[in-house]
Amino acid sequence: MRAAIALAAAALLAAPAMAANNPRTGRAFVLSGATGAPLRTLMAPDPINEALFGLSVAGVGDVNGDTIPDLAVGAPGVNALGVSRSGRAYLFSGADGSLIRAIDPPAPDGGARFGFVVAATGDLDGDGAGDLVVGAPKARSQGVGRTGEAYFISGMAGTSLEILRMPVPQKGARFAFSAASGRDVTGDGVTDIMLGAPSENVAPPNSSKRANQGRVYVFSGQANCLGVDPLFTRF
Ligand SMILES: [Ca+2]
Ligand SMILES: [Ca+2]
Ligand SMILES: [Ca+2]
Repeated sequence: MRAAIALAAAALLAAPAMAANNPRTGRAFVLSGATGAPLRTLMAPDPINEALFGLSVAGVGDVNGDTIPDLAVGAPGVNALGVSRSGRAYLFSGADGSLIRAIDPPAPDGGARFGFVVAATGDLDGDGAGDLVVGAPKARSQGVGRTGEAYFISGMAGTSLEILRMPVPQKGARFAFSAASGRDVTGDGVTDIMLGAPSENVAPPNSSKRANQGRVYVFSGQANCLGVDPLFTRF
């Protein structure tokens, strides 16, 4: 229990441009929340140029059942499943820093940048393990290129539970460029998720102001209510 408390208080910092050997491979660091002292360095499992490992980091709760909270790190420049810059995310043990698993995008898409953002969601599927949301802000979605998608990922299995999409896909919107959770806005006891689309055009099609105003979507984290429509949008 003492270890779990210590890790829950630890800060995870990323340095995507600090390469070990290759340019912009990246690495991530775990620092003590109590003292700021470095506790651990996480190295890129796929140390290619421009992997951008550590561009996103999150504590995602315990995914491997040892009761100690674990860590997610995104590497949106990795060529997952042989597809250029499709992106990949990783889960690391909070206990010893070892790699638990790599998470690949459900449908690898060149340049999609899966792993650009990672965030904790709590336990979405009720299996007792923490889950997460992973964004791919340049993914093709609903037939529209460079739109962006996000995925609820099972922390225990590493598989996709749901795909989160823009209700109306828009090329260049960068949906899932940012993500955050932590509030249950629907009151059902399940944490809900905010996703940002900072380059979405939200003005009417013929408006002179139609340029990258951006929009934020709130999705329900409740099972069976996922991936349909956002609960609210704001811009
Ligand atoms: Ca754990
Ligand atoms: Ca779970
Ligand atoms: Ca909720």
